[in-house]
Amino acid sequence: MTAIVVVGAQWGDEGKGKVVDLYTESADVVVRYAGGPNAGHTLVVGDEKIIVRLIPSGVLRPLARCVLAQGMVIDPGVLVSEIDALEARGHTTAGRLFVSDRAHLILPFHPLIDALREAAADSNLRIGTTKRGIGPCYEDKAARRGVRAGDLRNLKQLAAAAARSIEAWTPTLRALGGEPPPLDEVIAALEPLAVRIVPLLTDTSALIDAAIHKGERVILEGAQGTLLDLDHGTYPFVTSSSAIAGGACVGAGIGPTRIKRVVGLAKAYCTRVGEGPFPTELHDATGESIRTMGGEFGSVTGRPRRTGWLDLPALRYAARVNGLDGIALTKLDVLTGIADLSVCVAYETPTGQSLDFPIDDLASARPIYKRVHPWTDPIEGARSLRDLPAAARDYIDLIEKEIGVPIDVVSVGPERDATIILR
Ligand code: 2SA
Ligand code: GDP
Ligand code: MG
Repeated sequence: MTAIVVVGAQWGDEGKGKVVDLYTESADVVVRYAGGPNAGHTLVVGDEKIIVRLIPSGVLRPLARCVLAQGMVIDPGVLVSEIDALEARGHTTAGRLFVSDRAHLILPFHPLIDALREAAADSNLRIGTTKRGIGPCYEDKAARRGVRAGDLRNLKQLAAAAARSIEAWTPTLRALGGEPPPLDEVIAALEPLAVRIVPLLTDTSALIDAAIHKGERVILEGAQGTLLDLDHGTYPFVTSSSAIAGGACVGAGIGPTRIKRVVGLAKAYCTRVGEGPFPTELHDATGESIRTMGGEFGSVTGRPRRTGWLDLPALRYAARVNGLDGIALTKLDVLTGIADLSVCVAYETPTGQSLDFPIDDLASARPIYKRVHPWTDPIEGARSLRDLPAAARDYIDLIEKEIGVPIDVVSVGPERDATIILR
């Protein structure tokens, strides 16, 4: 068994792009199993910075095969632009990019519905989506009227499927002040994209299974994060996909027995973009410093990310629901010089103190913080634990001890080599 799942253990943007790229150095196949172009995974190699949205983060390794599996929702226009943008920068995907014919397609009216709905929502119910049409597309899938990538092979079939979706959304669109798009315009827009995407269509579940049987190394790359998972996140302020490690089996079409290791990514602090509970959020100058130092702005939308202290009960929760074997701790460098450094170690709840993350009672729970020793020396150049100030080492030890999961990797900068490999 050679499949490794790399999953976000917080609210996304933990640095999956960097860490998946790192792990792909020795991987044969990299698979995105959930979400769509709401994701923005950043890769920094030398002077080059690339943000991938649909294509797996292994794409910069020229020998890696990249798979968009059936748990994803794919915007055909975004996919083709992403392929072309990578090509223009000298990163060809020819012959090594595979798209599941069962993945669902985001049609041009899905982002429109998403945006109109967000604009019309009461402020306490607005999700703060990326407005990329993710929710409406997964809604079509669950309602069994979705359009799948395989439908691009046959324009008649595509038109029939798109017509069903348009018909179902028409009352909503009209109620929101929009108009349903003419079917022929939708098909005309898809036709040239189909020419590009059809050659990539593959039974990706079979491809991944064959790779595993050959003993090849497969990385299953999560998108968003545990606390945004449809079932296990801070519902309803979640995305519409199975972001957790279990989603890798469903989304990639492989059995749980094929997974060898699950690695959870956690930032050394927390961020969240969009609405919803965030108990350790900082609304002060320290929060602003973390945002500035960490470059905490949405990689897709440019929205400022909310910032806050590391939440150990939330990370413990992520360790449980993902069955984490290891943690990759990222962005430790961003905490350098933060004088009042603290972590949330427990919650005060109406029924007493708890080490658990009270996911469904966050409104009545209060984080309990522990002050930890700060450090001031820059750590971007550290390549082993010995290179870190004692306080930074203590911070890592505290996380390992509190969560009970070993830390495999510590990331101290966006570049590939700004990394301490522990296991
Ligand atoms: P959606 O668009 O329906 O999936 O939004 C639902 C919630 O999920 C959140 N979400 C994200 N959170 C963090 N990062 C994401 N990707 C981008 C990034 C976000 C950006 O890499 O920075 O650029 O703003 C992502 N995608 C979805 C979203 O904020 C909602 O809370
Ligand atoms: P993802 O969605 O999990 O892939 O994360 P994003 O790419 O949306 O956001 C993570 C950001 O942090 C990107 O700008 C990365 O280049 C950057 N990054 C990743 N690891 C580190 C790190 O260890 N230190 C610093 N300073 N930046 C990092
Ligand atoms: Mg991101």
